[in-house]
Amino acid sequence: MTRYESAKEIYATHGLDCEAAIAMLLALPISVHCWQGDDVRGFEQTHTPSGGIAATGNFPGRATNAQELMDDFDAVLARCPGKHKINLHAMYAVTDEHVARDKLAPEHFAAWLEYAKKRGLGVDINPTLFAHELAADGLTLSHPDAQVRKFWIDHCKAMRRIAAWFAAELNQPCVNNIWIPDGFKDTPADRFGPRQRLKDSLDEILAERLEGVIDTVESKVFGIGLESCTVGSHEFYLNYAAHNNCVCLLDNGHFHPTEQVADKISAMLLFSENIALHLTRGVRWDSDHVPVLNDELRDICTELVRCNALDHTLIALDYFDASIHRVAAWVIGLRNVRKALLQALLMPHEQLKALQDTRDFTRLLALQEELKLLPLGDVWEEACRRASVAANINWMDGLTTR
Ligand code: RNT
Ligand code: ZN
Repeated sequence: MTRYESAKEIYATHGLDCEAAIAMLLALPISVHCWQGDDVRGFEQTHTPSGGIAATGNFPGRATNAQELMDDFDAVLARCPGKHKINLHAMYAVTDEHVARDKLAPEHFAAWLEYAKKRGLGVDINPTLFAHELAADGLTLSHPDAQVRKFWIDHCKAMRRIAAWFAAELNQPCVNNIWIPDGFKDTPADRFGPRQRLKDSLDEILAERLEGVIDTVESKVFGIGLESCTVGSHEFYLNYAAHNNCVCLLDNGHFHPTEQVADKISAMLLFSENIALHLTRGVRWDSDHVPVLNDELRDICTELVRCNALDHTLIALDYFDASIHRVAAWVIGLRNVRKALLQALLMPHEQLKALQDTRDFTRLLALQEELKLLPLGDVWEEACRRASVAANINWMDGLTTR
């Protein structure tokens, strides 16, 4: 008997079907962020990341152009099982000359379309509202200057049209995620005005109905240099998404450290059909460390399965570590998210719920702890084998540093 066959029998004693879990796991799309490959620099190369985000470290080999980034992306995908989308930012447009962000058009993403088509990948996109002179004072869509606001509104509109083009070309939805850095270092005198302007800007951006585009809005609690107030707070976007045709995106690095995104999922799903996630690991702050297989990640994935929400959740990654091999960092995080999902798929949720409802909290705790040592690794290995990727540390074989 192989280890997988043995694991299958063990899981079956809990009423769990490993075959079904593997099939579901491999079919689930995860949107993989391109910005881990170059420390969120982009190809404009005029400004470093701003708006309170920062990649730290100086490991050699950062991708410096589209070809290098695509090569690295290939190296990542060859090491990770399951279905993927590629998540781009506006500043990764591949152009001969500099194109202003409010003038970006589908042709500037032709190289990425070709890349995605060849590999059967979907594409998601993000307008870039940082690393730019018009974002230098930390305000974009909520800026008091109408001219500045207009530039960013036009940029977001342009990116939505590009999203619609990707969706049509690839015959699958394209997520357009709006995150803005807008906020204040010190206590503002007016919070209502900036939020009102943000609301008006979003209304204008989203006014055009576009086929195949899923608009998401991403909140944040604070950014470095913008500690006292974030215009696009969670309450702002939770309400905005509920009242408009868009999806609220939760980045698990964007909340107070003891606040759990896992706990928010069920509450949100009662009022919204869909939710979106950026999976990351914050260490003391929104540091965007590589996700490890910790309780936070497992709890989020467990909630998605328990709430029957896998088909209603847009799962994306968002982290950037420049202190270790960037492709390896990418792979470690992506594999961990997939592992956490597999573990979540292999839990006897009905049985656990019944124990809660009969208030048998003793047995519930006992069983939850026993489940932790079931042979998940053997099922993971089989899933990797079926996806033709290395199941163990051998995924590191052949990793090179440019
Ligand atoms: C920043 C947000 C945002 C960015 C990317 C690059 O705090 O998490 O999602 O990380 O858009
Ligand atoms: Zn994010």
